[in-house]
Amino acid sequence: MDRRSFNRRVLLGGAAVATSLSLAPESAGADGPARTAPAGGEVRHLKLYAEKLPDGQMGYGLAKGEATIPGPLIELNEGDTLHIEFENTMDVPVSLHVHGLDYEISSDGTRLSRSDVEPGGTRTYTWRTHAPGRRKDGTWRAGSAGYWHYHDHVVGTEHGTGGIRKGLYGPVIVRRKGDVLPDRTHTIVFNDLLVNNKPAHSGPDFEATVGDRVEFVVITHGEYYHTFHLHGHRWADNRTGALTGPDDPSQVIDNKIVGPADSFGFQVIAGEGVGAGAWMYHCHVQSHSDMGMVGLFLVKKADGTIPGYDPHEHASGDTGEHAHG
Ligand SMILES: [Cu+2]
Repeated sequence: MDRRSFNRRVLLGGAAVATSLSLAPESAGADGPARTAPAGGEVRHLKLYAEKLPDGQMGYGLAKGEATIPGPLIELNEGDTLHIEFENTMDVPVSLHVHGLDYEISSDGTRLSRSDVEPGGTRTYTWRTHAPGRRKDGTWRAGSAGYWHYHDHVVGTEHGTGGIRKGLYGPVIVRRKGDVLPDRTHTIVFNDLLVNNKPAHSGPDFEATVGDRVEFVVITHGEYYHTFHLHGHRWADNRTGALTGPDDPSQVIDNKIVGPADSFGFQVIAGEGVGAGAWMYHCHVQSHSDMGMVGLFLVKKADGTIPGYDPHEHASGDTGEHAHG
């Protein structure tokens, strides 16, 4: 594991301001140097299944009977290649279509390109990624690193409208060498007026302890535009969600407008500068939040408690909005 630290490298590169940089947010919650992503270049293999869920929704899973909404997080490092052996256990054709990565038309995952999968069938989709670099003509080619996502492109219509609506979507993260790795990652998908296809006003909620480095991947699907807002925490509006140093011009935000098929991600140090609490996240289109596009980032103290939060009260149907203004 690459233990070289993003923070350490910043510090080594700027000894004259090391004292102030040592207070940088990236280092505030960690006991030691942050873990960072290694260089890519590996060839990986994955089995992925599309399944009908007992409640009539649909999901992707890494094993039969284990499909979830959202589907499993797929993490790669720039330079990696991923071969996905995809099996359709459903009674309708389905596919796997990814955003942001490199794939040939045979891995497009559409009916148009005949790269969907019939009921009971299997197909290998191949995704490739690359590091940034200069083309022969001197121009700069972006790398694959980013917060991306995959989804069905077949169920219901030529565009997978029915499959996406029923839950056939999931997150993809491609990391660049040196990117800071989180303690854990959560995915939040605004899909029509639901979050992760859960009933309105029912989360999902995510738990952390003060000081944890928590990563969120935020994806939008469906018919509407939304604004994603997180209470008590902020991020930079750039590829990683983190500033690279004191002169990084990226805007620091706590609210971001998103539309269908958008995706972005960021990391926060849970409770940094604000402490434990039941921190709401929600769509900030007021009618959407009123209709239940709300969940909680439950940041616990080291002793496991959350000041001002009564889980029983919340579970009884109270959205908690009154308590947090
Ligand atoms: Cu909304």
